[in-house]
Amino acid sequence: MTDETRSETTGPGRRAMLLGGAGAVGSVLLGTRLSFAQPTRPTVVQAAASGTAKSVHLAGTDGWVSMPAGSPPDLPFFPDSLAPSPFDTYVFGFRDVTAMATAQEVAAVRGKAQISAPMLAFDEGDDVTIKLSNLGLLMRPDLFDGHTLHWHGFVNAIPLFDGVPELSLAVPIGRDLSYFYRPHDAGTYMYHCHFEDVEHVQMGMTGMVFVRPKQNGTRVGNVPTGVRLAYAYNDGDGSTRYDREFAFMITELWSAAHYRDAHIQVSDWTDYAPSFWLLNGRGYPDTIAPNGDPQVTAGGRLQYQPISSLITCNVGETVLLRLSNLGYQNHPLTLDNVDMQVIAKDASLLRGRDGSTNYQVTNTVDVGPGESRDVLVTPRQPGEYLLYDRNYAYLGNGGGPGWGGMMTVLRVGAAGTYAPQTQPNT
Ligand SMILES: [Cu+2]
Repeated sequence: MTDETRSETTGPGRRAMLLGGAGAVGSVLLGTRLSFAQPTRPTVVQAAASGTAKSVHLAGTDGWVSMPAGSPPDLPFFPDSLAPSPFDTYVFGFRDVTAMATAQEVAAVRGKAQISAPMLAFDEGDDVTIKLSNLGLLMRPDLFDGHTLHWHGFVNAIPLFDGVPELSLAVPIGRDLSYFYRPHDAGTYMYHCHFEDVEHVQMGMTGMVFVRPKQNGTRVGNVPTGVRLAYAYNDGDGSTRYDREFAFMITELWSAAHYRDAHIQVSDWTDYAPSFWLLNGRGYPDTIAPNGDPQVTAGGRLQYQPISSLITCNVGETVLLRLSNLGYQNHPLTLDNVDMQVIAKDASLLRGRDGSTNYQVTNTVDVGPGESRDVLVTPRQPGEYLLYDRNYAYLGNGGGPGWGGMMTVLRVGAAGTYAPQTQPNT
């Protein structure tokens, strides 16, 4: 995946240095700026690219993750007695194996799924190939479930690659399938496995996809010189330009169902009663653990929940929040003291037929299951602001005391606090 950040004043030389130098070069250029602004590994899948042809390799399997420390036991479901330390919850999920050279390396990912799924980003008009390998379920050799890739909301010309197994095909254990797409419409989408979908989606096979507009890298409308030329949509007037972007996969997690999948039992999904409410696979306060946090790297308890939801920016910058809900509940997300401008719903720019803008300014954005929203915020004061689910029942972890669940922090620094963003969610 190529970063679309092109600024007229910096040129490709500095851009290449910024992109390539997460370590040494970055720290020299950025001086005293906060170190955790530099990710330790890519937050979006780095598609192998030649020209506009981009290829990604994902693996589907099972694994173990960790809900927030201090969540009360709900025996026998939580913590799961089969979970290896430091984990407590059984999941299904995807992993990005694009960079792996051998089939042995890919096979070694079996039993090491992540939630939420790897974040994917493509440019409008790319020829995208996504190879999906089904590695099977380490905990459930009795199950012969397939996996698929369904790009939710994507206008797909070929049902064969839409990932609905009843209408086309799924990937059996031990096999690969390459899906071909050419995204024509910029926007924020989501993807998920569609095999036994109520189960596989709840178990964790959900992730974000975004398509970056052709307009990127050009200056339109009244956009000033010297700023990042990144846009959410082909708006024609620069009204969707942003300095930083953060994406949020909204889900819930029902511990009892996850326990039953690990212990060879079945769930009645009409009893759905989630225990945890998650952003990018984590409940608060895990949501704000930054990239590079020891819990996330090097064998930490969040190593299979690698996507941070901590939002950082400098005062006056415009931040794009990409919100997608693949849970089964409605989630009204509130941001206190900073206006939210909703610019798109379900990957559609809010425009009238005559081209007039119909953006909405609000402090609460309701995101229903299967829906996405694109929101711009421009904080005017340094400080910390909470982004949280306005339904207080969803602000806890497993019924325990204190705040938890679907909440994260927008941290606004004085000008120059944070280095220019090179990847989403950093
Ligand atoms: Cu699946």
